[in-house]
Amino acid sequence: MFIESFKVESPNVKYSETEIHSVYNYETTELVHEKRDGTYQWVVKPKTVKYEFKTDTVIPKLGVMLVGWGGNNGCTLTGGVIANREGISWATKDKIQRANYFGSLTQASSIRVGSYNGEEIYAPFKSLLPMVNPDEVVFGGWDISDMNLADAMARAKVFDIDLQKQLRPYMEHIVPLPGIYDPDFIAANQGSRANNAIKGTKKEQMQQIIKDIREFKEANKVDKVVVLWTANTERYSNVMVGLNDTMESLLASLDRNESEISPSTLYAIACILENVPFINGSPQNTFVPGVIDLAIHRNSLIGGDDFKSGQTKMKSVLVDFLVGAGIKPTSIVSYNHLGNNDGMNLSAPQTFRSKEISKSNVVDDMVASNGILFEPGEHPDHVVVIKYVPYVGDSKRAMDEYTSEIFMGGKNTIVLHNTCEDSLLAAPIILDLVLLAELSTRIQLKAEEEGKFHSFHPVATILSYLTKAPLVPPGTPVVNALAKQRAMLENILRACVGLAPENNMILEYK
Ligand code: NAI
Ligand code: DG6
Repeated sequence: MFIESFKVESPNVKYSETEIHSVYNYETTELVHEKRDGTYQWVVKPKTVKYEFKTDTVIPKLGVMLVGWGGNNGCTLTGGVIANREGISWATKDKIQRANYFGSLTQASSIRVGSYNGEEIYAPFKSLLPMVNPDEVVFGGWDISDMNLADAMARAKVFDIDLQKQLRPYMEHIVPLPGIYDPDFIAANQGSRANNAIKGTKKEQMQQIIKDIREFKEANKVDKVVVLWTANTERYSNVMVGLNDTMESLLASLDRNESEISPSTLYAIACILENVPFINGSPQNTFVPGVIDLAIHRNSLIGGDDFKSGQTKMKSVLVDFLVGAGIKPTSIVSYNHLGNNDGMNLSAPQTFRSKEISKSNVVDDMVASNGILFEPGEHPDHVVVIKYVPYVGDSKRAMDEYTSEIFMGGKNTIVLHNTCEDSLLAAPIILDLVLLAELSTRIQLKAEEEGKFHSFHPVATILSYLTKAPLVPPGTPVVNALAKQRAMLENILRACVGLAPENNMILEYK
């Protein structure tokens, strides 16, 4: 059965006009590796840590500024939200299609609330805590191309033509703000698109972004802004001592107009200085150590990297299943071709390399979790190929071959072929990223030994489910397995309303 909403009644949870306060017992373990009876042993001690969570329930008017607004993802998301807000439906060759938010974890997935009369009861994911309604988000942003969003939508060739015609009046007057363009960081084939660039030194460009954010906030009377990079994949920046290894060196490099500071890093610096959450949806190392350092110093949320939309999402399910089933994946070959502007940009070796890196490390945690199957340091062969084929446009083809070793030396080969409009996968993920980033800025927590409430760590691991290469604070484990990432997010939100983690034990019926 599906219910729309619920309220938790517990001595551990208090609802006020503006806040939910919960007391939560975090059941965890403490590991000790010590010598007992002459040999080293691992000892696991269950422990309970009492936490308190405070969630501000006043939903702000949210502004979202996209870097790369005129790209396929940017205009698809904007058009999709307008279509939902306006209740637009359109004719396809199959049926009359209504706007929806399918593919969004927050808007279109559910959570299990409990059992009632022998039936499992589910509710919308978004009913866990008060979240911004995507229909009410105000969009803005930058693009190095000055094409209006209606023409950009036509260029993207993602939406059905009947939908495009209905959206055009809402989008033709929207022109992105000039962006920071540096041809050294993206493919040379993007040059013809770049007619809308901010002039000046790196520092002046960064300061212009701050000015743009302030003006957008003022003009649209929004309470909060989240900025998200959905612009072209850049090449990796060099990381060097004295250049960008610390906050101080990065800011000094900015003063010196160092050429190695990428546009995405400039947007990130601007957001951190402005205390505006910044999320990177592409694979490059925008978050050089100096940026992470700056974000930590200013307690300003950063999250990334690279949307986990299709092939990698499948991989982080399939390899988790294989390794979890005691089957040893030995070779993973992931090929894809696509014909949109992202594909064209990725046809250059340096930008492809950024994508190759983020697509390649996505099974490490699963492999490391099973020392029966894998020796220390052993990995499956893992190859990633991306080809640009203009004719297929945004409709990406992904082909994957997984070869595994099974019982008694047997081999098992699984082949997947996935065809899908890339931007229709990415747009709802962008929405989740900004809605969850905003929500997480309204949550405060403290463990029993801590004196004061504090926000989550500024490096937002809570967003991991949505990214291929989750950015984590230094010294923190990276989790790629999709089910674990989802459970982490859901269980933290459950804790905020005093609900136990979903443990799937269903002991009531055992
Ligand atoms: P796109 O090429 O259609 O759009 C990118 C836009 O960014 C373009 O309009 C371009 O003019 C603009 N741009 C480039 N540099 C800029 C800058 N410095 N400042 C402002 N604007 C700038 O690409 P698409 O398909 O929208 O993808 C965007 C990014 O998202 C790419 O990096 C892609 O790799 C990444 N991504 C996409 C996924 C998907 O499923 N569509 C999944 C994972 C990542
Ligand atoms: C080709 O690989 C283009 C890329 O931008 C991907 O579409 C994007 O990284 C999505 O990746 P995945 O692996 O989640 O499908």
